[in-house]
Amino acid sequence: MLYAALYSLHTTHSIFNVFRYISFRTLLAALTALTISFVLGPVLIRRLTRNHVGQPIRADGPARHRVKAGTPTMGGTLILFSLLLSTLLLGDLTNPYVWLVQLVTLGFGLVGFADDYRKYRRGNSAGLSARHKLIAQSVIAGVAALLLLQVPSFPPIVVMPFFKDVHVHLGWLYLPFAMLVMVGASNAVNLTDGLDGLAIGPVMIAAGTYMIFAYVAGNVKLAEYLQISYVPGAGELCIFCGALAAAGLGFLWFNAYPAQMFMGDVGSLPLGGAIAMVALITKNEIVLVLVGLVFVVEALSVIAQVTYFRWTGGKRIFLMAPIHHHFELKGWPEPQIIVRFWIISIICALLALSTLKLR
Ligand code: 57M
Repeated sequence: MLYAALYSLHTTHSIFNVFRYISFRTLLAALTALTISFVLGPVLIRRLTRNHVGQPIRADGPARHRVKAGTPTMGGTLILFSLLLSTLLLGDLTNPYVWLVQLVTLGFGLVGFADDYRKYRRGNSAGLSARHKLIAQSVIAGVAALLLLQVPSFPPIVVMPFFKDVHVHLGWLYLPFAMLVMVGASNAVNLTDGLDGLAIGPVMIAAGTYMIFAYVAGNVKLAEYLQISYVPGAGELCIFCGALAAAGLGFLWFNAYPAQMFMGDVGSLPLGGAIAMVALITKNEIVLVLVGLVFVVEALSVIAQVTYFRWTGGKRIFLMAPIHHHFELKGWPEPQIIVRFWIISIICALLALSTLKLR
């Protein structure tokens, strides 16, 4: 909105010409999201505390989590509000990709809100059933993927990193593929969100990485030089990614150990889905496995633990899954686990960015 209104003034005041630049609007969107998060964070914490929207702690979890009981949760509402408002203000709202990522973010956010709200009303950690959550996420992801395939310039192909011009044309199979990527990423981030700042750190790193991917994919000269798929209009996703990284940074101020606030499913579910949608649009869906390696390993640790548990009639691979609990039970201090997972995320992001040149 602000972009269209202010840029139109450039005919009379050339200063407003600056709004045509994606880099400028990305910076502005990031500063807007960060400011909103910092200003509204304390207000939200007070509001959640006053309404006793506190985290119930499961008895079967690591003992050290018991002190966290009652920590205000649903802080993801702060992330979503600052992210979506900044994108609406600074994004080009004639760009279908901007609406698609916001649709996924809002849709998954509503599923997470319903889950968190049910936990709040029941006063325990039993929210929506896993089945109902999965169905709701699949419907939202299916609608978003269908709309994505309607965008004329969007190619339903899967691009292989490290190889020039190697891609798989999925045709209508792109629909279930895209749904799998969005729902998988959403639940992987959700599982990872089990220590203070453990999820939001890698989410910010992934958002920054995909900001770069979106910029080069949407720039015909850079795409040609780097020999990657040119996706007209993908550059606008820089504004969304910049706002996401900044909204996450603002939230991290309150989620840093020892956390004053948790994001809740209203935060973890949409953040994974949104990053997945950006990965699909920028044709970097396979490299998402590398960018989001922490999330992938967290999810795989649960799958491996549950499968082995069933196969062996009760034996475990890890002391507890997801894998961050394993390190907790091995005696690693919580901040040490968190910061080491962030370091791994940064290394993975740098390796993922190297695929732009290594092909
Ligand atoms: C999402 N939620 C955290 C917070 C956050 C199948 C099974 C692996 C499912 C899994 C599960 O329940 N996952 C749910 C993880 C929870 O965090 C809340 O949930 C939101 C994210 N969805 O925003 O509102 C707890 O995590 C801690 N936390 C922090 N700081 C944060 O910034 O300390 C969260 C955010 C919070 C708080 O304690 O209460 C969670 O862990 O539930 N289940 C598990 O992860 C359980 N693992 C398990 O059962 N493993 C089994 C089998 C099933 C694999 C095994 O290893 O044998 C663990 N989690 C809990 N208790 N809470 C262990 C048991």
